[in-house]
Amino acid sequence: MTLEERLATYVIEGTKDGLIEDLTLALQTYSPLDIINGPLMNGMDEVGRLFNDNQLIVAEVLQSAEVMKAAVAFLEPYMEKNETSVKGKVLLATVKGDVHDIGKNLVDIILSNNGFHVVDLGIKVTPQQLIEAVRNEQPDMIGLSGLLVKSAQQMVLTAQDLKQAGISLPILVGGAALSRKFTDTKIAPEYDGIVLYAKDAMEGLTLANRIVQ
Ligand code: B1M
Repeated sequence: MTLEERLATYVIEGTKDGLIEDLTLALQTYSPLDIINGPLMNGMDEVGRLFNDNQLIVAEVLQSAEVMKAAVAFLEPYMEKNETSVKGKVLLATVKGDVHDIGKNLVDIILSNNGFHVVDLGIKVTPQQLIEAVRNEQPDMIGLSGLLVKSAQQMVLTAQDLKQAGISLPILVGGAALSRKFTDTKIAPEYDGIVLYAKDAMEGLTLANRIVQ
């Protein structure tokens, strides 16, 4: 097996034996983000496919998630840190009803490493919790993540609730069940401020930079 295949296999099989050694090896050739977006994400996509085909159970997917988290935690110190001064404050959350947080955590790492002060509210965050946090934290933008199809709908409801609370801060949204079209046609019309869709964490950074410029 090639190094890339082995890295994907750790995620697919949910095993950490040899993971750190192979990540260390991979760092000699690839950047941390290339390792995450390449072989590790390929492994996660395969996990999603196998889960969809009923070839994996939730407990096994959870083990895969643990491997992904361990890999990201190991790689984080090797990521480029580009800014020292704070560019802006971001309130980050996985929306109500959704526990998926690997993508959100990646967004947190990338924004934090690039000059943003991130306040991570965690998972299953209700619109009410967000509204309270906006009042307490006074952020420059809100970042919402969600992977389930119902989470896309939840973002529409969240936008409505934020608007009703008089909030019009820029919102950055991302997650597998979302698209730019959904964001533009379903979420944005329900909100007073701008709503931007990021397909991945790096695009999230580009858009966050644009918002604070
Ligand atoms: Co779940 N799950 N899961 N799961 N899971 C999916 C999402 C699914 C597509 C799998 C499948 O069926 N093929 C499917 C969703 C179906 C749907 O709604 N269309 C699914 C399901 C059904 C479920 C449950 C309902 C299963 C069950 O209980 N029967 C359940 C839901 C629980 C709930 O949320 N209420 C569930 C549970 C779980 C686990 C807990 C076991 C685990 C999550 C562990 C964790 O996150 N702590 C899990 C996992 C791991 C997955 C898959 C396999 C992988 C997700 C992942 O971490 N990807 C996933 C299938 C898949 O996506 N291939 C699946 C890696 C991560 C880096 O990518 O989060 O997409 P992602 O982030 C990307 C971009 O989306 C973007 O940037 C990242 C890349 O740079 N991004 C942002 C994300 N958020 C952003 C925010 C931004 C900007 C960019 O700005 C703010």
